[in-house]
Amino acid sequence: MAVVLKLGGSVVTDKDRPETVDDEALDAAVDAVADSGLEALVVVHGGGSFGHHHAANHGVSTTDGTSDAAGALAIHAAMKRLNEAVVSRLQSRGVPALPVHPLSVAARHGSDDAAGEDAELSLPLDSTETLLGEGFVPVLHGDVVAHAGRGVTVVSGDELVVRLADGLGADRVGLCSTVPGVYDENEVVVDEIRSFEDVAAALGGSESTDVTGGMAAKVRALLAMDAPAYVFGPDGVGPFLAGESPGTRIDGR
Ligand code: IP8
Repeated sequence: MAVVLKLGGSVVTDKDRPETVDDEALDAAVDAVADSGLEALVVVHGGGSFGHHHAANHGVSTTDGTSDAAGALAIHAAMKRLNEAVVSRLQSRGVPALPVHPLSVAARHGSDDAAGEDAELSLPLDSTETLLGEGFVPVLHGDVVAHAGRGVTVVSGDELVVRLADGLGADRVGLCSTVPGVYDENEVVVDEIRSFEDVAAALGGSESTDVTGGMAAKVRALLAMDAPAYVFGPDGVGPFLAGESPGTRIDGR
């Protein structure tokens, strides 16, 4: 069974400097993946300073779309540049990583809601599943995707993680973030979350430009999954891949 690992955009990039990879953090995460020797692994990464600035400049979010092809390409191309950095570093450490670009396969349909909140994301997994079966490590990323009636909108890495985990029947999901887990009101890492009410009071928004929401959106998405998820800091990647339970365990089943 597959393991899904998301590397947060704020972990692998310098979130406040446009299109800047955080070399040290990316190398550490890549080393942990290489050292784990894990075979059935799917990696997803977020946008950080590559996707979010471009998305904000073009007024695009998960619900606000654009029909401007040049704007859509600017966002997608920036995400591809980050994806190329992640994939090539994984390969340089012997991990058989290959890119899967959501814009080429995914779409949103069926939103009658003015805010677009009820649009269903369709993410066909044939390519990812077949790559996995052939021993590759597919690497997906937050992206823009076709959105019926709205042009393109942003798909976040967290949404992809949920679709991948459910569609692949993943047995565990890890989200590496800049913080060591989900904090309670006293900034102590919560060990386990079984429903949103457990942490509703403590969760605020993200401070940097982030068009897909902060920790609250992440927790809600993870609670909806069929597999347990772990939110941890950069030091948790190795332990998570080794089957341990770093950070906060989120299990809404
Ligand atoms: O950082 C968003 O992905 P996230 C990607 O996982 C873009 O929310 C294009 C802004």
